[in-house]
Amino acid sequence: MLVNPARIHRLNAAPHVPGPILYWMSRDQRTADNWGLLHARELAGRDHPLVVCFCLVPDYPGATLRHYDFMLSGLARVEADLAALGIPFILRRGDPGVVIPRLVAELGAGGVVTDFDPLRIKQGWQRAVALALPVALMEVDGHNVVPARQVSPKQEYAARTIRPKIHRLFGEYLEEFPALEPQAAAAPSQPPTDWEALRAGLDVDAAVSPVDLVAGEDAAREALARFVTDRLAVYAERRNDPNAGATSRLSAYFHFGQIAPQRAALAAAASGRGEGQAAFLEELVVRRELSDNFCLHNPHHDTLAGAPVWALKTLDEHRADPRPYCYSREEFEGARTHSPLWNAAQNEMRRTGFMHGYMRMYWAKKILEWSSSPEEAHATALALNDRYQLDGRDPNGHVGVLWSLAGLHDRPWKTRPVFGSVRYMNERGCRRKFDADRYIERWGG
Ligand code: FO1
Repeated sequence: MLVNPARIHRLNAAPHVPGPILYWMSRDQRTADNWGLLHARELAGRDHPLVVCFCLVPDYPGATLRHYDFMLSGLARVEADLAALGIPFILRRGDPGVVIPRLVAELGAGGVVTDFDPLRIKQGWQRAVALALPVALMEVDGHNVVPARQVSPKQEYAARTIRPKIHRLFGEYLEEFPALEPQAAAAPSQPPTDWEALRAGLDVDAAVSPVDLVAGEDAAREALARFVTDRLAVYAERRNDPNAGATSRLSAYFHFGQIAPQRAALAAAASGRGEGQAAFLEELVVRRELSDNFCLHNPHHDTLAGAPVWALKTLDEHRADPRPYCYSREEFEGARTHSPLWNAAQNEMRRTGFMHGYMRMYWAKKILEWSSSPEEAHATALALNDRYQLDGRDPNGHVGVLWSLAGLHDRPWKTRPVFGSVRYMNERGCRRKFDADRYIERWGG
């Protein structure tokens, strides 16, 4: 078998029958290094065609033109790469629960393979498809090095509890990817996607404009190569300095699946960049997989209710504490707070679709301190993160917001107003770590 069976999970009890195989691409939008696509290709074998479909949902929550623009550029590349291997690509618009079963009937498909995704919305799509299909629906975890369902059967408390579980299995799963074989069986002929017409007809929120990050698998691989060569050696030391530009800047590519985290892990593991390598693998594998673990096992991952009980209790006890400032979502969104440092972080995100990881923590914690309630703070932070970050709408975003506002994967600290025992951060702390004035100068105004 090409794909480790532990990556594969059946989502319904219907049989896999002889016929074409449909790969419903969703989280892993790439041709290379894609375990789901490889599994689908293997199931199709020599006798049956493999067809790849992407179901475009124009009202994906929180997404704007910025995100669709990036995603569609990457998908156009996927279509071209698949065509070179004789594999048809079909883009359909609408509700996956309707679109996928209809396509299965049209093709007479004998089985469907899709990407593992722990988000509630995606699990809902998969449930609807699983119920409607007369044939097998299989999920493949191509996003995690160690498949999320293998790491742990329950929600883990913190990085320290998931880390040994991942490290134990890491070597078994960190393998090189096989190449995707060209298609031998005659495939149903498909007209190529008219990307221009699709973009012109896209009815999405255009108020958030595209950014100039180049999308697609080639660009993602180049970004990885540049990071490993130029910055991995200083990553451990400089990653927390928002002025240093030492981070990987791969998160948007990971979010849209334009590169496999496993490809980045293979590159880092082979780099021989000691400390940088270890620090990067911790973020890339342990922290990323901790986010998938949380979303998979906590159905409240997108609300404050997903926070640990101790944090909900302490936040509630400090609900009535006077706030030093209190802003509406619109004031936060427009970067109209009293703090030039906070406004600079908001501006960086609005303009570039990216905010440095260290600033994300400070940014979210101040939203808690300056909102009228923890619930409102959570809703504001998540909405702004999803609207502006290119990598928003991701398990990492949900976990990042809950970590900052509500102690997820953290422990209680010294009690303070508003925060209770949730870890506090202030501008003075930032100034100790990096040149905040330089950051303000760059992103202020
Ligand atoms: N996945 C899809 O299968 N179809 C879509 O139309 C789609 C739109 C979309 C827009 C913005 C965005 O950030 C993600 C989007 N995704 C879409 C999902 C994405 O691929 C990820 O699977 C999840 O957001 C993270 O797990």
